[in-house]
Amino acid sequence: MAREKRSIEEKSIWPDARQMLAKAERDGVETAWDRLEQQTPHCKFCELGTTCRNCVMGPCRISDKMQRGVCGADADVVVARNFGRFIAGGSAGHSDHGRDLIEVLEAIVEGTTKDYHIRDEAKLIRIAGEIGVETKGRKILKVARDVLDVFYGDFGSRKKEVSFMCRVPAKRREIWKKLGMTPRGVDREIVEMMHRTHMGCDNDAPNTLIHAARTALADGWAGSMIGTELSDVIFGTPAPKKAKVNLAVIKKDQVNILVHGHNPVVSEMIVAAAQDPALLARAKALGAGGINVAGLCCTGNEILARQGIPMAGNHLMTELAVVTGAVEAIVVDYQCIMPSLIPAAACYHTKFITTADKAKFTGAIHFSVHPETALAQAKEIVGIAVDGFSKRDPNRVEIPGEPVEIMTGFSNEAILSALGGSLTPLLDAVKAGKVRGFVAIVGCNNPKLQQDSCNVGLAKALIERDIMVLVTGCVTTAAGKAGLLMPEAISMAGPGLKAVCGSLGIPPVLHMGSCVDNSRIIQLCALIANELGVDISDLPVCASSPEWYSEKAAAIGLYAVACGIYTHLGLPPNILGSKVVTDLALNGLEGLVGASFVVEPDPLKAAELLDQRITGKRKALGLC
Ligand code: CUV
Ligand code: SF4
Repeated sequence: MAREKRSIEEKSIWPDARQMLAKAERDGVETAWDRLEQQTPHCKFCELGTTCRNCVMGPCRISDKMQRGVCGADADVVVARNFGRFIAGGSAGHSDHGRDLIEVLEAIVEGTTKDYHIRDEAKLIRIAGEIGVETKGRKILKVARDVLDVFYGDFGSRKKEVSFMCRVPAKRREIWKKLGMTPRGVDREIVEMMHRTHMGCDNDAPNTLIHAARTALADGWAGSMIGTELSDVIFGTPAPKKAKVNLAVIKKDQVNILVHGHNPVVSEMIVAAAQDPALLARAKALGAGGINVAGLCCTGNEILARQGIPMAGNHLMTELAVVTGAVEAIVVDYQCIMPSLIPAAACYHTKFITTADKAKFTGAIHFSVHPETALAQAKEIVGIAVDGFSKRDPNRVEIPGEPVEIMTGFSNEAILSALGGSLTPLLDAVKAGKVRGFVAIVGCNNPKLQQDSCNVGLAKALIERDIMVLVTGCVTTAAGKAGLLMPEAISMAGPGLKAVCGSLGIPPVLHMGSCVDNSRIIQLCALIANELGVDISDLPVCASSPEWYSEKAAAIGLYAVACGIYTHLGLPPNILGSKVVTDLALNGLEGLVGASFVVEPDPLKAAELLDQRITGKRKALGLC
C-alpha cells in the first residue's frame, strides 16, 4: 500500500517550508517528500536489514521461510554485517572530513597556501600539550608540524589507541579495553569493518557489533574530534554571538549564495571572497545591493558558529531554499547534499557548483578546490553567482517571512568562559537540581516525520523539565526557528534552568556546532566526569537524534552509547530483522558499556524516557 499523500501542513511544522512547498508544487519542483511517496512502501527485507548483497552467490533475503543465505548466513549475521558497514560509512564521512583539515594545516605549515592561517594559536598549543607534542620555546609552525604528524598517525594502523584517548575518563578506557573496543586508528577500524563483513569472516553478530562500536569511537574520538579541533585552530574557536536563521535570510535585493555541505574549508573562502571589493562593485553594477552568503546544513553550522553567517535551513530546507527563486548559486562540498538539487536548480537561474573531487554531481559546474588556490577559486565562484543575478526572474521570486534571531557559538571554551573559567558553577547547579541534567539533541531531518516536529517538541519538553539541551547539526536550525536559541527562551524553561541560564545570560538550548562538533559534547562529558571522578555513564546526560537519516548520525549514536550515554532515536535503524542485534542495541549494550539505545517516535514520550534516565542517574550519584 502506497504511503498516503500528506498535506503540506503534515510535511513540516514551519511556515517558511509550507509556503515553499506550495510554490514547489506550482513551479513543478519535485521534493524529497514527493519522492518518499513514490518510494513507499519500502522493501520489507531492506527495512528489517535482512537483505545481503555481499557476494554474487546472492543477493539473499532472509525470512522465516528462507532462514539462511546461500553461504549459510542467518538473519543475525546479515543484519549485523549490514549495520557494521552502515557505521563504517558514517565514520568514514566524518573522518575523511577530519583528514581534510589536517591537509589544510599541512599546507599552512609547508607554506603552500596563503589563504589559510592559524587563527587560534593558543588552542593549537593546548592540543599539542595534550597529545604529548613539545611546545616550549618552539615556533608555532614547528608545533603544528608535529601535531599534524600525530593526527595523520591516528588514521593509520601503527598505534594501540588514537591520541585523544588521553581525554577519556580512566574507567571508560578500562571498559573499552576489556571489550576490545579501544579505537586504534580511523582507517584501520573502517578497513577492518569492511574485512569482517566480507563473506566468511565475522559470523558472530555481537562480535561484529563490538567492532562497529570501535569504528564509531574512532570517529568520535579521532576523525570528528580532529576535524573540530583543527577547524578551530584554522578558523577560530567559536564564541557566543547573535545571528539569524530561516529562509528569510535570503535577500531579495542581493546576490544570494548558499553554501551547503559539511567542511568549513571551502565555505570560509566563499565568505571571504564575498567581501572582495571588485566583486561587490560588479554586483552593484548589476543592480544588486550586495553579496549575501548564507548556510545550509553543517557547513552552514560551521560558519554560523564561528562567523555568525546566517543559516538558511536544515536538510529538508535545501530544496526549498532553491524554490525561493532568489538563489544565484548553491556551492557545495560534500555529504547530505541531495542530488535532486541539480534538477531543482535547473528550474530557476540557480547555478549548482561543486568543489570537491570526491563529490561531483553530473550537471554541476565543478571547481577542484585546493588549499593552494582556494581564495582565487572562491572569487571565481562568487563571480559566477554575481553574474547570475542579471538572469534572475523577479516574477518567480518569493521569500517567506522574517528571519528569527539566534545566539550561537557555544564551544566548550565559550561555555567555560561563560562560567567564569571553571565548570564548578555549572556542577553546583546540577548538584542543587537547578539543572537536572543535559540532553544533546542532534542530527537530521527525515521526510518520514513531520519536519522538525520531534526535534522541537523534544527540546521544548526537556527544558520545561529543567534539563539543559545542547544542539548541533540540523537540530540547530529547528531550535533556532522555534526561538529556543535566544536567552529569552528561558521563559519556556523550568524554574531551575530559567534561574541558571538567566544569571549567565545564556539560552537554555546551546548551539555547539556541526555534526562533527558532537565531539565537543563527548569532550565536555569527559571533562565533567573527570571533574567528578566518575565515568561518563554515571552522569545525568543523554543524547537524542529524533529525526535522523544518515549513516553518520548512526555512527554518532553508536559512539555516544559506547561512551556510556543513553541515546534516543526517533526512528529505528534497519536492524529489526535480527532479535540478537535488536536486543543488544536496546538492552544488552547496557550491561557492556552502561548505556543503550531507545527508539520512540513521540517526542513527549521520549522526553519522559530521557527524564527517567536522568532521574535514575541523579539518584545513583546521591543527588535528589
Ligand atoms: Ni551531518 S544533521 S542532515 S547536515 S548528517 Fe547531514 Fe550535518 Fe544530518 Fe544535517
Ligand atoms: Fe548471500 Fe551469503 Fe553472499 Fe550474503 S554473503 S549474498 S548471504 S551468499
